[in-house]
Amino acid sequence: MPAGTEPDRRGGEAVPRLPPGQAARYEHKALHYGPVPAFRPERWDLRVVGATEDLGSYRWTHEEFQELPRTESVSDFHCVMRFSVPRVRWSGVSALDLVALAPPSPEATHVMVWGEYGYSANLRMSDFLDPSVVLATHRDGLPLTPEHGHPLRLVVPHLYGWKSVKWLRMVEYMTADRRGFWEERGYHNRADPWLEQRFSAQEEPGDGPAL
Ligand SMILES: Nc1nc2c(c(=O)[nH]1)N[C@H]1C(S)=C(S)[C@@H](COP(=O)(O)O)O[C@H]1N2
Ligand SMILES: [Mo]
Repeated sequence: MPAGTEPDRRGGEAVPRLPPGQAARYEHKALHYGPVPAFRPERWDLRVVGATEDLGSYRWTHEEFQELPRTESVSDFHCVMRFSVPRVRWSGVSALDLVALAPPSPEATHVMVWGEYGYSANLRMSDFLDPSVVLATHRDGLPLTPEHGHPLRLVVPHLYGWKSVKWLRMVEYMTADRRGFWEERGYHNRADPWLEQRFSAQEEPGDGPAL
């Protein structure tokens, strides 16, 4: 069996356990750009803005957010720095549930996900609505630590880690694609680790708006 593969438990041929160019790292060290923001519960809110169905916006206080339906999602986490953390158990609110509470306009094709301090990442609406995507409050059964995004982070397990915005504060529905923080700085607009979509120079027509 080639290195880095294990038997496909569905009974077929061996499939790679991790995307190409990734190595497993079991210690989940935090990684981000800039400082860890302070959490002030009385000031914190989560907002959904932009191309909503009724053109209004939505807002949950920290207390209100705790009342939303909860879900759990186990997934491998892939950082573009070539390490992957296997089998992380996230819990929080699924993106599907959030979008049911804050319906987008039929014209909304993409989302921009905003963290504290203006960090952002863009996603196709279809990627945001993947059933594995969760607005996570907990990791492996414990509340997120400040470094890992407390009180709330996005987790998009099927794309590289920079799309998994920590210290999440706002989801913006968009009627056209727009590049986020790293997507404007040389990283791939879509970021599929199985296709090794690491850098913007690899983009093909249709992968995203020109830089
Ligand atoms: N707000 C914010 N979110 C962020 C980042 C960041 O710099 N700022 N870095 C991203 C990157 S590159 C990765 S790999 C993951 C790392 O998540 P972790 O620190 O929980 O491992 O967070 C992502 N989310
Ligand atoms: Mo990353």
